[in-house]
Amino acid sequence: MSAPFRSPRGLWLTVLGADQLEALPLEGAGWLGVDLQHGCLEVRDLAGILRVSPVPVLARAASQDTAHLARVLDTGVAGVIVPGVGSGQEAAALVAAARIPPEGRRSTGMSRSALVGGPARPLLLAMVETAEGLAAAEDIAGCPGVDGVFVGPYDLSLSLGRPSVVDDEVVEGIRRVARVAAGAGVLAGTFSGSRELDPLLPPLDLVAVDSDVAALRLGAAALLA
Ligand code: 3PY
Ligand code: MG
Repeated sequence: MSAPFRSPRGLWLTVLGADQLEALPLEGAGWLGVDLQHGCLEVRDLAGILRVSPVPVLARAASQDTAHLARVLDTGVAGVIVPGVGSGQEAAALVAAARIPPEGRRSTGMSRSALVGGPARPLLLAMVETAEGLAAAEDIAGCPGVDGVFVGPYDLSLSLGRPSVVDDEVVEGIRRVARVAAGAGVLAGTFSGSRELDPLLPPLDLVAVDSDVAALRLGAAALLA
């Protein structure tokens, strides 16, 4: 699959909603990630963010729960990034949850997506962020219906027992996921959050450069310097 966004660089929202988003200079962003797993954003925040975002919005789901994924997809997001996928079987369960028949079992209804014309086939990205997931990367990336794999380097470093994301084993893990994704013909991405990690990353379709909180901290520090 070819890169879907005008730039691989994305900003990861964890606290900011639609009103604050409108004021951000997002010319450099190709996409936005909305984190429903960590931070304080909820499914109900997605519609407002979708209305004002100048770029496609991907939601990082809170879990692999089928009912939760349905609520997220019903908002009309361009795709979901699903945390902690550890096997091809788990990936197949996500396909069943996220795809309408005959590909999966997602139901339809009078959702925002149906009413405003959300994407017919939102992207489904499985997160590889455990030693188990890394070992099963071929099965996850190769699972029919999965559009890509997205690394969570912070959880991966914890799972591998490594001290930081710039550790050789974690970086090799990210590179392995990128190679496996290329072999399977699906997208590859990662969260970064580290200016030391950035130069070590392989070419990727999606890089969540950092969070909205990091952007606020950098902006405040620069203003007050
Ligand atoms: C991780 O690094 O574990 C992530 O989930 C990024 O948000
Ligand atoms: Mg994680």
